[in-house]
Amino acid sequence: MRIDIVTGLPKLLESPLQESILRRAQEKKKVEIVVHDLRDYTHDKHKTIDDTPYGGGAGMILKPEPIFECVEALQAQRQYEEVILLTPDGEVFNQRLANELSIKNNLLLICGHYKGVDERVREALVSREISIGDYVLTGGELAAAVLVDAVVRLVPGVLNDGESALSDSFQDGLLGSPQYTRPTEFKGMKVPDVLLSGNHADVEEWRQQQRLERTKSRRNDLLETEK
Ligand code: 6GU
Repeated sequence: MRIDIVTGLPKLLESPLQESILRRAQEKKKVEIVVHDLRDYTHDKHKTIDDTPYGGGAGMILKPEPIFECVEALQAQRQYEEVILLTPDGEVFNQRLANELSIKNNLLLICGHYKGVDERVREALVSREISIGDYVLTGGELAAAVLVDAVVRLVPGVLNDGESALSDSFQDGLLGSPQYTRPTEFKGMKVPDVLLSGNHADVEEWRQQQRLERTKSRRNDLLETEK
């Protein structure tokens, strides 16, 4: 899989993409992630990527020209299945969407910033608009990092057996069960006996029960809505 990310703030994406599992995924060539600085697609002395809105109002709008130039240069090199704008007014990201995107070959992400993006970018370039939740971020960069993290870990060969995505919370619509590691007793708090029993069937039954109870009490909406 290849993911291109177009942004006015490339530094915001540096460390999230270069640590831990995302770093390893790139080293193993399971995914290639390339960040593009919008300022490299400007032609004025000040490398201007934004401007004031027509009609007035607060804040700055990302200009269309650098985004078009960057995206069109990339599209001349390969066919993108989706061109995604990260924006708070997009479709809300979830595990189903992560699964869907994880089987694509080429994704292009555009990070919205400041007060918005010139509408012609959405009209002519974008196939899909995605938000990561109902709150406002200063820009789409952290949202892009979240999306990439959730998608890349699902790409075959990225996780090892121990990390397998199949046992994730949400993958089957339920939250996870309580987890413990050594010691068996800590500050008077004990690890449940069943986990020390060595009986795998009992452990599995207990975990499934815990997952159902947790989901009911914390996120009953997950049991009611279809995924
Ligand atoms: Cl994708 N962008 C911004 N600016 N805020 C957000 C978001 C995206 N998703 C949730 N809030």
